[in-house]
Amino acid sequence: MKKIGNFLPHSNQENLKVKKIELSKLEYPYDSLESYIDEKTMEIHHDKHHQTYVDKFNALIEANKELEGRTPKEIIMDIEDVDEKIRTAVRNHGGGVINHNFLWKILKKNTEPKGNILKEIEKEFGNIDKFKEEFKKSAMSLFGSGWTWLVLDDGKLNIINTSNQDSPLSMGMIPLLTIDLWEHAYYLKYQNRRADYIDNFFHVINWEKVNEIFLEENVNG
Ligand code: MN3
Repeated sequence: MKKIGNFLPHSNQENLKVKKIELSKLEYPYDSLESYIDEKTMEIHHDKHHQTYVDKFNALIEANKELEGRTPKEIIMDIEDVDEKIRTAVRNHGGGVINHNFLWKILKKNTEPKGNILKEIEKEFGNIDKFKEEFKKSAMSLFGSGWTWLVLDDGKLNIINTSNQDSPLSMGMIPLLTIDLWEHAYYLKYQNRRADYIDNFFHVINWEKVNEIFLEENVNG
């Protein structure tokens, strides 16, 4: 039987629009974390590296309409649902977008760990220095490029590494803080001295923010 007319509602045309994501703004000047993280590194890291992940993720959305209409975070949380043909590219570039969005949020110079997150760290690791020791050990053991994270895993604090731009969100874990261990994050200032970079990184963790995230995420936990 021949169908007459086309009954697609006009609103469907909205689906044809390519939805672009934008580079998240850095909420502080590039030199805010000096001298632990230098101005030039912050500038290149945000304006070039992060921008490239955004551009490549936008290219993916443009070529794969099924990615439209959801945030990169939502897509990464459900990475196993992404078509196998593009899953690695989505994991790399989408992960690159959201991992850096997260990283910029949890950086601030010279704040002190306090509040509920400090209590939870003391409960899980003994004290803040033991936590730093464990975190550094984990970061030093990462081979190649990736990230070390403090996460909430089933309501419990844990330190994990991920390779490349893999996100704990894809594993059902909630990121609380992270260090970027790609060389682009530290090579200009530290070259091969990853240990020094990690030691100094502890001076630029925004503990107020980490506590805030912990309280938000732990509401039901
Ligand atoms: Mn990076």
